Amino acid sequence: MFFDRETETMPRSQLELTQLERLKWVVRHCYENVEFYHYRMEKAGVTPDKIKTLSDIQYIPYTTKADLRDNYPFGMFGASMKKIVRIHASSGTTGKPTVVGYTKRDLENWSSLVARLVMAAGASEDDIVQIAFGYGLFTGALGLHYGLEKIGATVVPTSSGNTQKQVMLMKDFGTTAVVSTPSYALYMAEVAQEMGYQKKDFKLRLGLFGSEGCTEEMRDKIEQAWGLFATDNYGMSELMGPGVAGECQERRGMHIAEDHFLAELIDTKTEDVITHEGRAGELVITTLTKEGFPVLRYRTKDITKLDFEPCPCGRTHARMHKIMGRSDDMLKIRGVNVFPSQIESVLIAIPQVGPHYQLIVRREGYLDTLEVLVELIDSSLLEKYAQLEALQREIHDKLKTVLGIECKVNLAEPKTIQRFQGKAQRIVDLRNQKEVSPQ
Ligand code: DLL
Repeated sequence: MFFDRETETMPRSQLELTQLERLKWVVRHCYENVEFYHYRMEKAGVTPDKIKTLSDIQYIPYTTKADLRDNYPFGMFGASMKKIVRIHASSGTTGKPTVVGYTKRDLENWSSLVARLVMAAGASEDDIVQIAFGYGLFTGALGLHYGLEKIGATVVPTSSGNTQKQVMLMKDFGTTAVVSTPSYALYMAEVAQEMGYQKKDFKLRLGLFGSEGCTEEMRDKIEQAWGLFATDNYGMSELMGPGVAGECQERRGMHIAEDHFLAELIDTKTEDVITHEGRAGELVITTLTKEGFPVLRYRTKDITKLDFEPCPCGRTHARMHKIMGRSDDMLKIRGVNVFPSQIESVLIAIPQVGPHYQLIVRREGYLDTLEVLVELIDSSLLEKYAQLEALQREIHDKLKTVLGIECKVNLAEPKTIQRFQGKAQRIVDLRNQKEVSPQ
């Protein structure tokens, strides 16, 4: 249940003392070892000794993805290459990736933090765990790998892809837990069904998911498809990878490893810190212990809420809500903010359509248009025109009520929308392209 009960249930006052001591350390570490931070802080008129309380963090300027990009590949490292023992990179598909480095101590901390989250989710040394995240430069697979080994679980490093073999091994090995993105878990279930397997052929009981958003409705679908208990886990390469936050079995938000990460929420537009509990904002994180790739007030672009109430599980570390979306994933359609998760919740509640969908945004004249393309479960509906039209209208009306804007709904034949082995890419934004067709 607990990997490190004492730390995980530490009284808040004690936790804040630990945070302050570590904040002082990391600010000095950055000032002395990373040129970028040294000049940034100098420009802002801050020196490390200005940090006397936790709220003094406000004197430190924010760090953005652009700052990391400008210092590609190793400019933000806080330790010499001699001390760096591992390199990973962000999973971004455009341009150069963000490269991150770990010292031996960073790796030790990382595996302990992942051990915490997998035990909080209910994993144990009795589990056989299949890791279906890509091992590549992505942090997901190796992050979970070492944390799971640390608690004594049996790790099967299948990596992502090769789905039929993945499913076969899952059955033959009696795999009890799976690690993947939620969308890949759903795809694996579809492949298992196509291969003629049933739920009872598998021993899966736990799914450690993360790396992309997943609504509660989508989680239910995955749990039903596999007959398992699923937890959501949050992390980011720039911060470490998985291990930053994860759900315990109460599933009332993801506990942030606050002894290693100082979390703030800010208003995306004004950049003011949100002190009001319960208000949503952009998560800003300062790493408190990292040597290889420390970040000060990093703007994650992920929108969430923070909850500091103690959790019934006994953990005192604050919880972050499910990610509502990324500030750069949020679609602005005719002036209205639309989060893909809102659309997903509507679609999943409609039994005739499956959980695979695409959101296509176009600019027609001066107007943005949104097309929601979703797969039918049963292709015979395509021949029943009146029913098809009624279904289309039903989805349209429900989306309009939730989003407050018009969108076009198109129903696709089963299994025609692209499947993903890693993070799903459901948004096709064609607004800045001459081409108006998704083909
Ligand atoms: O996705 C790290 C990770 C690996 C987390 C395995 C959990 C499990 P990146 O590839 O750098 O790192 O992507 C980070 O993915 O800013 C979020 O937008 C998104 N993300 C990560 N976890 C979640 C989640 C890993 N649980 C970016 N829910 C982040 C929603 C998530 N979005």
